[in-house]
Amino acid sequence: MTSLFEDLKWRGLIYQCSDEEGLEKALNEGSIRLYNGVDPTAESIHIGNLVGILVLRRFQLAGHSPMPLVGGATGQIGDPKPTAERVLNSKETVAGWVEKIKRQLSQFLDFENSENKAIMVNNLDWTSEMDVITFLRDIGKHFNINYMLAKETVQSRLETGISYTEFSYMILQSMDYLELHRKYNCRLQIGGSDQWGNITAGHELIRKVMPESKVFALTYPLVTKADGTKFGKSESGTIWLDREKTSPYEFYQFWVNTADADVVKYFKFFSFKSREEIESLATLLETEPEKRAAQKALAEELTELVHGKEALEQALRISDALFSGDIKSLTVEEIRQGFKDVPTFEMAKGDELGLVEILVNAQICPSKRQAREDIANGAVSINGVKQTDVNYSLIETDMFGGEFTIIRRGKKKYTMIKFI
Ligand code: 383
Repeated sequence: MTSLFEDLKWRGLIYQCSDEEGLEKALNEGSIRLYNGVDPTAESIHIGNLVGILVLRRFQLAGHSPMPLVGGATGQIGDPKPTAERVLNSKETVAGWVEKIKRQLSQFLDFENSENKAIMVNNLDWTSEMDVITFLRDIGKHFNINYMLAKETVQSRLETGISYTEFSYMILQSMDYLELHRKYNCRLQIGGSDQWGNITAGHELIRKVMPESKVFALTYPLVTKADGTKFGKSESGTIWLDREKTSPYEFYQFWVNTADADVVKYFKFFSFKSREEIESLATLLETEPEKRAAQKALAEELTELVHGKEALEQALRISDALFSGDIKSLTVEEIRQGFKDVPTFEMAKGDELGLVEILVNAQICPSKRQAREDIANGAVSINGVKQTDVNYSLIETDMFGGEFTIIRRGKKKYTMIKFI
């Protein structure tokens, strides 16, 4: 059987490590505690945060104890971005986000089992009571300014400027590692490669304060796309885990649209399928790429993992209906998810309902003449049903939930008519 470390390596999930040999040995010797932190900078995490949570899950499945950390304290400070200073959010806002994010993180880990259960922590618990003098004497004293200035995150901000607040961020994150090491014997901190500076700062702090301890730092690569554009965004923006922000259908679509050049890499990063399964999907990608079997399998696995079986089935129903054009069978809610990104045209309930007029007013057809021609040619359908009567007017039953009608012209051009 392959070990966890070998599996992570094969998946390309190991980017930087303070001591590969030592860590591999420690992992093979027994169960260790490790942590991965997320800052509450929004009400939900997004798929950019998912790799780390899933790496925690991989560790747990291999017998180790994961500690997801939510930055109730660090979320009030802000990890320096390379570009500019962050705007602070209020304490209440951050506290609300902490609760939501805790719930999101919980679904991927096991908090019950007796052997290696996950423990959720919040760094506000050990920082809120700490006074400034203790912070500066017990922690600050171990940080050399030159060492801090040399960190990439700080370097990138020297020109544009960085506040003392953000400059101090790495000290807070370092203090977390020390605290979790002391209290729970946590011996490994993981994070994306952008976290290397913060993670090694904590590693260094533990080395100074508890020189007898052997702890580790590990990063996974940031997810990139072969075409150079940013991972984790669709046309309508960031892909969130919160279904109110990104519907399960949109989530499914995001993965299904993965480029051939990226799909095997994403499988290794996000999927829990075995190496053999991933390799056979990679073969299918070579032999029959047009079937998009790998993309579909990836989308199915992740939609189910994040949103559950029912939501996946719904996403598949919407996708099939949109593909075949047979949308009559969908519920109002499914229509809403499936057509979120198509152009909409608003009409008042009492407006003229002649199909020709609607086609022109909604700019689906350039002229009345063209509209009549399209209808007569069978190029126009209402809610998936072809309409060839040029004198047709919409009726009540054409409006899903009394709210909207989907008109299609040609093969793919969908427009949503919304009645307000
Ligand atoms: C806070 C306190 C700790 C340890 C970590 C933190 C959060 C960390 C951070 N992480 C990013 C975030 O929260 O800012 N300082 O948005 C992202 N992570 C993970 C991963 C990633 C990083 O949540 O690379 C992408 O998702 O590390 O950018 O004691």
